[in-house]
Amino acid sequence: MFYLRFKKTAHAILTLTLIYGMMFMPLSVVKAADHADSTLVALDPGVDLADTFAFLDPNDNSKVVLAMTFAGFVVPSEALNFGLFPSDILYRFEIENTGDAVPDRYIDITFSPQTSRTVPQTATIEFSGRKGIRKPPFSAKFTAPTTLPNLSPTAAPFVVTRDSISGISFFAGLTDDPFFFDIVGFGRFNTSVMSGTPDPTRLQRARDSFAGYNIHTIAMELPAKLLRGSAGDMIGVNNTTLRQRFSTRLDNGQAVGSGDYVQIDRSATPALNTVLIPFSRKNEYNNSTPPDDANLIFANSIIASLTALGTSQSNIVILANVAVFHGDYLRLNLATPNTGHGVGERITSPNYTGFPNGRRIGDDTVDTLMYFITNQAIVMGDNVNSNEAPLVNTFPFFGRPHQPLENPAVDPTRN
Ligand SMILES: [Ca+2]
Ligand SMILES: [Ca+2]
Ligand SMILES: [Ca+2]
Ligand SMILES: [Ca+2]
Repeated sequence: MFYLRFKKTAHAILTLTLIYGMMFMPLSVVKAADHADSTLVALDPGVDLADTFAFLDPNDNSKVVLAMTFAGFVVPSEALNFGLFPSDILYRFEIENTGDAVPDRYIDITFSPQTSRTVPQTATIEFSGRKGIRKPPFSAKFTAPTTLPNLSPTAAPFVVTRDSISGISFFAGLTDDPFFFDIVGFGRFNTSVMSGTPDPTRLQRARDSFAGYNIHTIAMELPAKLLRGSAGDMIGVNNTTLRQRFSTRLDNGQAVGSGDYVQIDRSATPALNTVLIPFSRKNEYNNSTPPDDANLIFANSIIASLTALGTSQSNIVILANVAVFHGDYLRLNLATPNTGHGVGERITSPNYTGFPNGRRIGDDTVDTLMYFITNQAIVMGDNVNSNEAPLVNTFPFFGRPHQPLENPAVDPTRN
């Protein structure tokens, strides 16, 4: 029914709207995966989710890796000052496994306050069923230390904690930011479009705006059987950040939270809020839920944006199937084998199994989204084809954090 309603609406708008040339659509709204996507999060880095990842462990496909990144653009020389985890924010993985838009499992993560630059913080990880389910099939609760950053030329080893009861592994620390994208190149291309002299060569800069910077990463590895539900091998992942409703400021300046938790940000399908939701609705989107999406609360805004970008009806339906009809979740098929990180692959590659099937750390999500948005016209996207830092071969798989440089001549930043 949703499909038919959406199709009818899409058709009505499509017939009323001028379709831009596929190669020369305005891309000013393309910014990044999800960082600084709304006014409520742009200057509140701790709650500002950047990217969401969900993939099968390439070494053992019976395990699923889930991850979220936030508070990016940490300069290596400031790793000690910025490399802490907020103790007043709830980080939540929402898992959907029954085929509708309602989450069925939660993984909640909170952090103890930082008491020393040389003592790790303690993360508390709680895996639970949805409220109202009388008997969740499985629950778990354990604690784990964060990985402390340092300013030496070599990054500290990643600290991974495995809970022997649940079989869940956990990591929290600074890593290389794995998102890669040329923000400036797109901006210049867009300027050329708006001035009436479209210049696709502006996309050939091939400079990764995120290169050389670190980001806060929470990663978990879980036995796939813990995530399966009545939808069988299909799961959906949505990440959220929440703060308590009330904040009381003590005389010493410290804020103490109380009351229930309110969602501030969410992140699943990359670039959806930044690219397709209009500025006036970005805070509303971050505060909304996948059931809201499935109720088509944002469908008309998304259709209007895609239509303005020249996206065809068939590609609008493809994208809506990813992020609208069943809620904005990153959907992963647990039965699709995965043997790598996706580095250098693209959606047109033979046997491609990455995003929008989940999202591997090396997947070029920008190029994949551009492929659909431009009706398959732009295949090479922004010409930034991979991350600048090598990914590691074992959990948590993210690249090691960039460290202060001994030789400034090798500064990897590419602004
Ligand atoms: Ca965000
Ligand atoms: Ca569900
Ligand atoms: Ca990077
Ligand atoms: Ca790219």
